[in-house]
This record gives sequence, structure tokens and C-alpha cells, in this order.
Amino acid sequence: MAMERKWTLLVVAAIAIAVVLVLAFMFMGDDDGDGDGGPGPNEVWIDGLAFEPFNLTVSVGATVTWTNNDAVSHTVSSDDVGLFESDTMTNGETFQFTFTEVGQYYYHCALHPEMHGVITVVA
Ligand SMILES: [Cu+2]
Repeated sequence: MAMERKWTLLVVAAIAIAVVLVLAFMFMGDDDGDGDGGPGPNEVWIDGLAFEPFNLTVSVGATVTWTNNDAVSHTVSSDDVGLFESDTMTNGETFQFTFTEVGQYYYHCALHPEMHGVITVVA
């Protein structure tokens, strides 16, 4: 009887661990944009002082939309000064830019210089 109880406890513990792992993967999926809750194609979300995804690949001619999901304000500012520069974006505001040439376009937030992102434009 004591042996059976021990096995039951082990099975319950194993199931509990499995449930926690599945939940963890679901949340990770959302953060990565793999789930329904993440940014779509040609979209960058500004979330938790970071551009997500960090490196977005789009086709020539694509219009990229950035959305500020943070409570604090951000900008989308091209490292190549003057190529593109958003106004200060408060929560919920968006910025769009159309990429017409193949290349890698590095950008940052003017208010948080540690925030960086890249748009890779392919043919
Ligand atoms: Cu910022």
C-alpha cells in the first residue's frame, strides 16, 4: 500500500511538471511572435524596452510597421541619420517606413540608446 502511494505521488509530480513546461513554452511562443499574440509579418513590436523581433527580414518594397506596446515613449531612429526617424511614440502609437532597396538597416531608440534593431531587406 505504501509503495502504491509513492508511485501515485511520482505520477502526479510528473504530470505537474509537464503542465508547467507546456505553459512555459506557450508563453515563450507568444513572446517570440510564433503564437497568435505576437507581431505579424512586416511588424515590429516595441516591448519591454526592446524591438521584437530584433532582426526582421522583409522583401523589397515592404512597409514595416512598428508599434509601441510599452507604457514609456520610444522612437524608431535610423542609425544612418536621416533615412527614417519617427516622432516620439507614446503607448499604442505606430510608425511606418517603406524599404525600397536591398540591405541591412540598423536603427535604435533615441530615448534609450541601448535599444537596437535591424531590418534586413531581401530581393
Ligand atoms: Cu525607447
